[in-house]
Amino acid sequence: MDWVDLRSDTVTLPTPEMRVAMAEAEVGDDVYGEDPSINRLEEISAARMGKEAGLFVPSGTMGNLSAILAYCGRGDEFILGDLSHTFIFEAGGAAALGGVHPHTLENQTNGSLILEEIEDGIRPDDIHQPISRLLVLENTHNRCGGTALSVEYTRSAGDLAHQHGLKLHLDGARIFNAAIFLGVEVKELVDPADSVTFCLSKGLSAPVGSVLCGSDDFIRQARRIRKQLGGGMRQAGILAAAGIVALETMIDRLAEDHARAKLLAQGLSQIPGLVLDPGTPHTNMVFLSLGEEVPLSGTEVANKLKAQGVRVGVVSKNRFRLVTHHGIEDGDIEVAIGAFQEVMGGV
Ligand code: TLP
Repeated sequence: MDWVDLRSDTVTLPTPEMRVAMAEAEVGDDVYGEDPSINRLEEISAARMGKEAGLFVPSGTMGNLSAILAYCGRGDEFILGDLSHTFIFEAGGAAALGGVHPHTLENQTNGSLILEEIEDGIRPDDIHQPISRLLVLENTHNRCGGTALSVEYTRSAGDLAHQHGLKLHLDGARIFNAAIFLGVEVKELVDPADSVTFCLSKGLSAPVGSVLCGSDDFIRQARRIRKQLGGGMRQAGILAAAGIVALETMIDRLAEDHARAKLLAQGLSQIPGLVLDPGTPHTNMVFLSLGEEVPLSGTEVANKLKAQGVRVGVVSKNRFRLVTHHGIEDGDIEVAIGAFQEVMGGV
């Protein structure tokens, strides 16, 4: 079946240009620092982020975990949102592998944390309490609807963290989507952060990988941690080559995904029984819920959509996430709206 797959932008496939670049990539042993393609990807990435250095990692999860472990020791804590990807979807890696204590604050609907709550949450110097070392923000914020945090907010949060001796790490899995929505340079957006992880394998369509960027000292430490985690790869320049093409060719087109998410949201908002999150979409994610009057569960609706060739993410009992990406054309948006009309019409 020719699927309209809206479950995630992680389902994107490498472009033909990426496949050529992968086939022709110059490679070497990256654990010796000798893979020219990886070295180039790390340099380009660091330059884009305005940081001193970059580290190619197999996944966003490993990028975030390496950062947390570089900043925090056993019994230290990091502050993050209760809806953040790192808290919900990274298998508790920081606690399991590093003994690092997650201190969650309530995420606001726009993905932010209230600055006063961050300040109140930072621990005093008291032997009863863990030491607060790190603040982690997510931009765009996945569970909060693909919302973008502004430059001003990020700067205020960074200043606050730094005043109290904490570092700021950004889970910027979709940081380019945020920069495009805000109309700012990505460098400006990540400037307040000490480190940032961004993903090549989501909207940018590369098959594998993320890059963690930060200072030279930080990346040296993160490189050791990546090795401890088993993420020291060898001739992985084959993967980095696709990442370079992703950075060179796939960023500007993310605006098309945002436009299609808007079209999708507009169409779905006309269908009785569907309730869209107000104020969204900002970027490439559409979140919607079933009205209380609808007698079907989210899974039942998703199964009926699937029978029509449309795949959506079910994120809770009656809530969906639909993500636009490189594999979704205008016609697919029409198909998805039509499938929802049909399923909801039969309810
Ligand atoms: N997110 C995936 C799933 O894990 C939910 C998705 O489909 O959106 N940070 C953020 C904000 C993410 O959305 C993700 C992946 C990650 C980190 C982790 O990246 P990977 O999957 O490369 O480990």
